[in-house]
Amino acid sequence: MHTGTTLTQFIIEEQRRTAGATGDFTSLLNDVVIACKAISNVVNKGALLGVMGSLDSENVQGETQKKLDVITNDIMIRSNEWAGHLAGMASEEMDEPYAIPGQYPLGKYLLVFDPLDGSSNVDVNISVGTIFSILKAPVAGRAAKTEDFLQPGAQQVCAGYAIYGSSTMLVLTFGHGTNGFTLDRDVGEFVLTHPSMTIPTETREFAINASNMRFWEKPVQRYVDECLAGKTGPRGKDFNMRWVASMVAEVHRILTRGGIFMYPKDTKDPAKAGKLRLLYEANPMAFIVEQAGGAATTGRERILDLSPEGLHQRVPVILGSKTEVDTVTGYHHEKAA
Ligand code: P6P
Repeated sequence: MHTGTTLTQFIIEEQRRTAGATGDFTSLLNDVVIACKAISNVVNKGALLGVMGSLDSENVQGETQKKLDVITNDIMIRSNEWAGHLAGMASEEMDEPYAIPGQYPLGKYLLVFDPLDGSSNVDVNISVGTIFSILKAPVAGRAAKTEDFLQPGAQQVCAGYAIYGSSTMLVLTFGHGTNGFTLDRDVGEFVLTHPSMTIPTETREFAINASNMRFWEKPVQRYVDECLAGKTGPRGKDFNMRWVASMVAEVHRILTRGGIFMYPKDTKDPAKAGKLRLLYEANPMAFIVEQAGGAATTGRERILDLSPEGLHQRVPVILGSKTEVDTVTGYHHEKAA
């Protein structure tokens, strides 16, 4: 039996600190957390429920949908559509924003999410996760339009992710620090186990999909070459490389022990500005990372300053230990000079 602070207590204490709080946000976040617990349960049962494998369908990204992509998207929708806290929802798995059904009241928040990030890893039992971002609706109580979601990441009220790994954890920020909670399955509650998570400014670990090397821009090529040169090169120290192909797992490792994660702009598909999506991957992760003392840029600009142009807009992502992110970003600016 744990004796630590529960997530419920933590959220209520946050509400007490927020002038004018009505409890709407607390209740919304509680519904998101319930959805993450339900998703953890389904993901952890995996093959026992016959939910592995792919469907014949593709999502708006042109990616083959896994059965669990659709199942987890439905869990997020059903858990959050009814309570009257939301003006709308948007998801990686839905082309258009989800309109709250008429039988439910409309609220003052917007919920954006990737219900199962890294889902291609589920069949091979590698950690996956749910990423979510909460914004204020421009007009409370009015059904959200696409443009309502197109807010800079700096305007997020809350960002978080659940990671379904050796343990199920929830990591979130409200804008004053990043905190981690571990699910106690015996009680069914998340417990504060990682208070005030802080990313070391220095690191010896970088994460990038090296199979794309021939498509990288020169600043990224230069940075990775210097890491690979190790002690004999300009960095004067050896580096290690990781690539899990699950952003939630990469970010969680970086929050826990430092590192730099890069999914940079490359020439593999010139039409794409990057692989990762701004609204429900880059923005929430950038908020979480910055609140833990890290940095997050596109290589050229701070991610949280970007003005979104589309619901599924892709951007380059370079995030993690501040010294390293600043180095890579500096190389991009050198190139521009
Ligand atoms: P690649 C998962 O599909 C994802 O969106 C991120 O979670 C992950 O970091 C990246 O794509 C992996 O991309 O090209 O290595 O499969």
